[in-house]
Amino acid sequence: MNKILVTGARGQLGSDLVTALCQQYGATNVIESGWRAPSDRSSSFAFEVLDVTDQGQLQKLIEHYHIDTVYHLAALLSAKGEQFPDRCWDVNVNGLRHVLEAAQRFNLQVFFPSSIAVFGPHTPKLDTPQVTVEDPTTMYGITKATGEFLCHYYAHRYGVDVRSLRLPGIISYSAPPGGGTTDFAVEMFQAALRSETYTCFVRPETRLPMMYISDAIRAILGIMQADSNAIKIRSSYNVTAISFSAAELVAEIQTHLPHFTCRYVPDFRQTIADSWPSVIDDSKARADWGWQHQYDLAAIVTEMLEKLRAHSQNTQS
Ligand code: VAH
Repeated sequence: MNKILVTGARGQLGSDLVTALCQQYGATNVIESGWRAPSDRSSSFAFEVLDVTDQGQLQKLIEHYHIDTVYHLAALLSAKGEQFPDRCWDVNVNGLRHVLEAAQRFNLQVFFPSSIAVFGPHTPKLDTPQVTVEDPTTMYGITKATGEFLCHYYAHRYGVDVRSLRLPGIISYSAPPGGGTTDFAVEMFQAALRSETYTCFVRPETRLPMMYISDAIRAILGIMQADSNAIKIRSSYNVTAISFSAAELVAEIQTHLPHFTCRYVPDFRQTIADSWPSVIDDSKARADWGWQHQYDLAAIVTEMLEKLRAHSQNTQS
């Protein structure tokens, strides 16, 4: 049937995922939700203000729209989670628990975005394996690791069809980044197009796993549409595309905008970035359900600059 509810629909992932879901399943089958009403309409059937920590409200929405699939994106990200740890735990863990309870009650399929933030200082930094030490140092990472254990529990104890990806930093243009440690990789483009010097909050040599939004959407739809028997891991799959440092991103942008400059003023997010891996081994996802990224750094920079230029011209006209 594919009656889809997207929570956190106006976040960095949600904005593009809703567009892809509407194209794939028809706008009348997609319901957006978020903690506050949006300023603009989108192509979906409806937008509902939803606090995912309110279990009753969530279940009423699911029953009202006869939802059978939930893309559960509502969460506080790593940097914001350090500023509001209690809220981060409540939204990220209790919100997910409410979705999984509803999935068990209404036989829903669920997507849950985990993150490389589940890894920590004792995790191997290069070719981080699918199964390894997880010692997250942020509340966000702790909630995502807890979320993975909950997904595995509901899948094996109750047969809930929940699928999850440990996403790297996501680079996108349609929605502003929302309080993450990898936001520098998006903000840099915007500064470059404004001909401003960017003040980067991590050191130049900080190298992190990253993925372009088009690859991320393909990965999400890919795992959700895969045959259930192909999904061997019900906690969360490692997925990645490429890894690059802040300095490598600057250099690639400069091949398009030679006058672009960046200065480095590390802040509290440097400690978070230092606790994460640099390169992820996602061979299990590639073997089990055919994951394959398409965008390398050059392709990301070319497309981001093109799309941001077009985006700013549309908003000015
Ligand atoms: C963050 N963008 O920075 C998110 C992501 C791997 C990073 O989880 O918090």
